[in-house]
Amino acid sequence: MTALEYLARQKDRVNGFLDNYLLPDTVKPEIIHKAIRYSVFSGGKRFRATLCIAACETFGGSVDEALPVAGGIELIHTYSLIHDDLPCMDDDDLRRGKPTLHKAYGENIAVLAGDALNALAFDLVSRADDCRLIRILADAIGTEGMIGGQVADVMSCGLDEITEDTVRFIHTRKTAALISASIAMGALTGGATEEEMNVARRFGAGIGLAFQIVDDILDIVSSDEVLGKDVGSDEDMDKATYPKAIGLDASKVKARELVAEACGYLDTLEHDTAILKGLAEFVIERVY
Ligand code: GRG
Repeated sequence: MTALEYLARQKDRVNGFLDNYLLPDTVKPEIIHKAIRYSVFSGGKRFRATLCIAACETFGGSVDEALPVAGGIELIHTYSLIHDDLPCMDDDDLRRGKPTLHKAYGENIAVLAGDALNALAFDLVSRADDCRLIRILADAIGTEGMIGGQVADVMSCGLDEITEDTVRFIHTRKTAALISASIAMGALTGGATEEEMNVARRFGAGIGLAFQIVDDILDIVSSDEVLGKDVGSDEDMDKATYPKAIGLDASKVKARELVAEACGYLDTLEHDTAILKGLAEFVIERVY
């Protein structure tokens, strides 16, 4: 099976799992359940959830064991997108080809939907009955993870000089932390040893940074139609990006190097890592 086929298959399973888990939009107050479903089911590649499942399978676990954890990770990701799009953050109108949640339901409901998704995500991950998973996720999204990265991102807007160190600081926290945690949580669920967990984390950190570099590149070279979101917003907001720090071509080279290095770590494992490597390649081949 190719990585793209694997991604498509896991996306269906994650969507089915979340559809079953989330409350129907007939439950009161209906608007919050409608808003949550609007965002969760507006598309999305389910890349982080798929990485989690793939890591779990790589170390001998099953898709069913990984699904609550993968679903929880995907809810955190959706939460981050909703809040990232808010007028007080990036102020975006389009996400996954549809109006952003605050455009469709109002800012108050968008904030609350994000808050609700946070609670739901931890509820899901707690179902795996392993406190270590909860700690990995909390670390990944806290002030030394996603929130810290977002704070640095917000503060970086309009700075005259952006160094590679600055942008790496932002991207490793804002994006790579959750991607790395997705793989680590999947690996743990699949029974990885401490040593294997370290490899999984290093692999995740590398492809996570590459993922955000490619996201920066796509914001310059792609279109609203293909990406389903407002392209060019990094430049409009004068954000710290890899292309701004080191240039577009050097950013493409950097993303490729990171993925190659990350795949090298996997070679130290005595497991079949073909799917994880395929998903790593997807990071640099993706056009959406
Ligand atoms: C959620 C704890 C928490 C905090 C919120 C707003 C914020 C703090 C953080 C923003 C983080 C963020 C949105 C980073 C960008 C990550 C990124 C590249 C998103 C796009 O991911 P894709 O391409 O999206 O996987 P799809 O639509 O496919 O799911």
